[in-house]
Amino acid sequence: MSSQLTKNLIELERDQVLAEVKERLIQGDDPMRIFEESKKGMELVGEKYKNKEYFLAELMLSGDLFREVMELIGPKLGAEKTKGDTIGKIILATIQGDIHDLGKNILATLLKLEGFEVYDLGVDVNPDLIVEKVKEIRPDFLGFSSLLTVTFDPMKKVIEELEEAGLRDKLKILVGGGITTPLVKDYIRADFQTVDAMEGVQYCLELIKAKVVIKARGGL
Ligand code: B12
Repeated sequence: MSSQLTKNLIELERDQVLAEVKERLIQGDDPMRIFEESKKGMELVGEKYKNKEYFLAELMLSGDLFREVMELIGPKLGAEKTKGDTIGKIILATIQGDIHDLGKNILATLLKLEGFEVYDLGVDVNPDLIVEKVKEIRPDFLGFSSLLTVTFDPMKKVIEELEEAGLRDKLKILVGGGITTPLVKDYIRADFQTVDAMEGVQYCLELIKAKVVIKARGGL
């Protein structure tokens, strides 16, 4: 069942969407719930596009509207926490050919709130640059955001190059974005896949905690 917010977002009713979000935030509603309802709206906009009920113009409008919603929710997400020290490093990228960035930006925000040092390389990123940045930064994690099927092969190629360069062993690779599945993870040889940014954050947190324990026991 869709909420009113989801429905208004699908109908691209900008004023009603923004008014409801503002009102609900004032009333103290959970920003994560508002986020989930908005994300659902975006999925359904995508369905309409697939079914040729909507065209590129509507996709663009939905993207802008979602960004505006996130601008309202963002500060509330971080209100209760902001950690001091960084606990791990992660590189994020949307690879060459793909300019979708709404999901990646949300993930970056959530990771920063948990104390990760985030190196966001942006969208349409050259695969060679990603390999170079891994060499330079030596992150704990590399996260690919992928919304187009054409990105699978370039992501796979980056991972193969990292393997060949001996940089893969200590690096955990995540892939996420609305069109990804466990099969995509296996195909590109990543370690983790999700369509939920919070799950990605949890995965990183658990591995970082495990690393700290191993270190404390004299390992690594
Ligand atoms: C908005 C949108 C656009 C906007 C993007 C605006 C922007 N700045 O990002 C614009 C208008 C630019 C656009 C363009 C196009 N789009 Co578009 N777009 C969408 C739409 C409707 C929503 C995507 C979105 O932002 N969702 C909301 C976010 C929050 O969700 P999310 O990305 O999944 O992210 C969440 C999780 O997945 C996760 N996550 C995301 N990344 C990562 C990474 C990691 C590491 C982790 C752990 C988690 C994680 O965190 C987020 C929060 O939980 C989707 C439909 C859909 N079902 O996804 C189509 C969709 C992705 N687009 C599609 C297409 C075809 C296009 C175009 C080719 C259209 C065209 N003819 O030009 C172009 C491509 C341009 C390009 N070269 O990239 C197709 C892709 C089909 C495919 N299988 O390849 C889709 C699926 C629509 C459809 N059903 O056909 N699009």
